Amino acid sequence: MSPRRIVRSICFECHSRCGALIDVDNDRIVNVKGDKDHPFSKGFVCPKCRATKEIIYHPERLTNPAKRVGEKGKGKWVEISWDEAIGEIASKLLKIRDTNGAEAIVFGQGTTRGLPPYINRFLSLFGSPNFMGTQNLSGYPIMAGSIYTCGFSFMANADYGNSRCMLLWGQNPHSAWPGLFLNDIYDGLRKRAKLIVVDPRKTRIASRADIWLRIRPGTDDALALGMLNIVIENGLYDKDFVENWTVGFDKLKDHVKAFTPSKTAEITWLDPETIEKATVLYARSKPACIGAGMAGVCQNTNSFQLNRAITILSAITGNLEVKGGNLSYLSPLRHRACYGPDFDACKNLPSEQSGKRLGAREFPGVRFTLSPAESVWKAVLEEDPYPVKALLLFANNSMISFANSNAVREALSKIDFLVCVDYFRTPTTEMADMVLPAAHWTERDDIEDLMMKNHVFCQPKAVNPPANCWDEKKILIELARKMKLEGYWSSVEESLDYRLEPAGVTFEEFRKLGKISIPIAYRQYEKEGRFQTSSGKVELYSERLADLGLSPLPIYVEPPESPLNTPEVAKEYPLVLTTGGRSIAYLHSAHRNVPSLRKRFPDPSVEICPDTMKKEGLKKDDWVWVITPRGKMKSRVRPFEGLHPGVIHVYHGFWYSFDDGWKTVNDNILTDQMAHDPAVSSTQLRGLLCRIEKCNPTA
Ligand SMILES: Nc1nc2c(c(=O)[nH]1)N[C@H]1C(S)=C(S)[C@@H](COP(=O)(O)OP(=O)(O)OC[C@H]3O[C@@H](n4cnc5c(=O)[nH]c(N)nc54)[C@H](O)[C@@H]3O)O[C@H]1N2
Ligand SMILES: Nc1nc2c(c(=O)[nH]1)N[C@H]1C(S)=C(S)[C@@H](COP(=O)(O)OP(=O)(O)OC[C@H]3O[C@@H](n4cnc5c(=O)[nH]c(N)nc54)[C@H](O)[C@@H]3O)O[C@H]1N2
Ligand code: SF4
Ligand SMILES: [Mo]
Repeated sequence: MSPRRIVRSICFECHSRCGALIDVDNDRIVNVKGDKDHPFSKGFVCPKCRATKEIIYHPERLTNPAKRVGEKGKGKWVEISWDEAIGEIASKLLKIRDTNGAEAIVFGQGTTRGLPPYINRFLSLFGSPNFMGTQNLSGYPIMAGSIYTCGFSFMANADYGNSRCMLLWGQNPHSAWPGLFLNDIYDGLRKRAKLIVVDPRKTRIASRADIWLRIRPGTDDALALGMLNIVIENGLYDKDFVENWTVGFDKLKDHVKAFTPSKTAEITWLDPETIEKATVLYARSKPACIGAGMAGVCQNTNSFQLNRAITILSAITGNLEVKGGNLSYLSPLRHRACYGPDFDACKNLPSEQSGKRLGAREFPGVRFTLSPAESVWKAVLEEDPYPVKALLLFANNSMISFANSNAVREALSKIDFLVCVDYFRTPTTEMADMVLPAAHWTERDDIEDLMMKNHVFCQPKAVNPPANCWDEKKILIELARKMKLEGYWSSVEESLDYRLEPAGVTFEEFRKLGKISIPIAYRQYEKEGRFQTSSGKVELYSERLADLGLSPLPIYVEPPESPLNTPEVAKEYPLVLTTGGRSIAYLHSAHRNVPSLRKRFPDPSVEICPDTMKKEGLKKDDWVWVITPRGKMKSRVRPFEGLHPGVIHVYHGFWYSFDDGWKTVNDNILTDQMAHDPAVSSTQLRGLLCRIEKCNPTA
């Protein structure tokens, strides 16, 4: 590699996919800056990306494979060679397959990390249908909600920049999507588009809104049905579209009648006039788009039906697949590049094996992509429907990420063989039998795409990783070689070329191109003469769902633990709790060990409205316990003006630098893994009950 050079790449610290210019001197990164020529981040990069040097040259970075000697969670770590690590994993997996069947082995990945092509293919050659992910908590309910309704993939793709009205539903672009959506949203605002925000918190974007709907956490489904009712009752729908392109309109009309503005207001803690005003504004603006929060509308036990209702709202107002509305960016290239040739680990498995996917029987909506973590824990703990013996986790901090950390710990304590691949030690790696060090995104070649914009990007390696940190793709390739899995790739280059095949370029050619843009197909259904659903229409009423035992019409389900559903619990836990809002400083549980980022957001935090603080005798920066029926989490008080006095919010993902942090400052000690969405298995993380108590920070 030449001494000083600028490498044009794509930041991978979160999912915005911002353009990054990496300044490299003699195989060391000296600086990272924004790329002004990038189509949507346009020169922006956030503090996480600017902290790249602190991350990759961090003294605590894992730099060698290691094996635990001694008890789980307490053992000593002994460094081993890659040869030994790969050899031992291969023999363990083969032995388990012989004894318990391939399905007893689960591979997992945290939030979108680019590995589905590799894990899917590995599992389909190895024979296991079980790929565990976090998607049931973000994205997947949206995807499934639109697939079952109109067959296209993503309600999250709002065309803000060309819209007359932007409805942000549980989405916080300043913290969660600054590079991906903010420029477009501001473009829309500059062109005088109207803005509606549905969020219990008055976020930065909510404070810019024409109408802010301060919803009670967990009741978005009722709001969506109420809005559908107003649209239908007032004839604000697109009559041609409804007549020609939908099925079940009359049934929907009758069904949503019960959700009058006053009933909807009662459930959601909004007022009826504001609901009507917002609905009329959205429905009369042409075109209008809905930007659904990837987590904001995905972490309830009724997320699937909520996302069906939102998709239906977009459809009957004539905003599907139109400029300024909600778009579909599917293409054969990104299908292959993102998911790989097999799309799904089950694709090439015999039906008797694919039918064993954990979760598929209970959650029909998960049938075609992943095994939810909760089904995996159940299999480990109760051997139901069969035992799971090994778990290989790539970029996933299960102990902090999934609901009810105590239950997760119990499962990880019981599992026979746990391997974690990470940059750093975490509460999850501490439960592992083996830990493998990964190369950072600046140290590996890759193809980047999130399917939320119409570009597929090249992410070239800028510097070499530390000698013993491996690209995860290489880990899987070497493991496949050792296990003699015929048909797996033999090199990273070969795999990248394969993923690019539909574009007719090799990765070496792609390096020079930097990106491939995909033409946007407006009203594809007109060209094809059908939507990709069973009926060819947008299914307001779905026979297919009825056949699966799910409600054929979108429904409202009160959160399992709430002032309305469990008033007796609410007596002891009177506040409504929502978890998980993002800070720009961190991605989930990562980055707390990065000094510049920790300075921006030093402590686990709970947001409380000033009136409630006064009532509870609390001051800014006081430490409190947030307590739910499942556990208590220590947090610092942040006054937050724009919150309902009956609602509090805890940020997600702390553990680092606190003794026993997974137990004391981690929000998932508060959450419950037992209640699920019956279609997609999302758990209730937004909308629980809690109380707060002052605490001694050193206690
Ligand atoms: N209560 C509550 N819980 C939630 C949420 C919430 O809102 N509230 N949100 C949920 C959502 S939407 C998600 S997606 C999950 C996220 O769940 P996870 O993806 O498990 O979360 P992270 O904390 O990002 O953990 C990823 C780990 O991967 C490491 N890492 C980062 N990049 C790489 C890489 O490229 N390779 C490797 N090998 N390791 C890497 C990091 O160091 C970190 O330890 O959390 C979920 N949990
Ligand atoms: N900096 C940073 N960026 C991230 C991440 C991160 O950890 N850090 N995580 C990435 C991932 S994996 C995901 S899934 C996305 C998530 O992206 P988003 O869903 O946009 O982000 P969140 O902040 O999780 O939630 C959005 C908003 O939902 C609101 N909210 C809470 N409860 C409810 C409710 O019941 N109803 C409604 N309508 N709103 C509610 C919160 O107040 C918050 O402002 O962010 C991605 N981007
Ligand atoms: S928002 Fe920040 S972390 Fe996310 S891709 Fe952009 S620069 Fe990277
Ligand atoms: Mo997520």
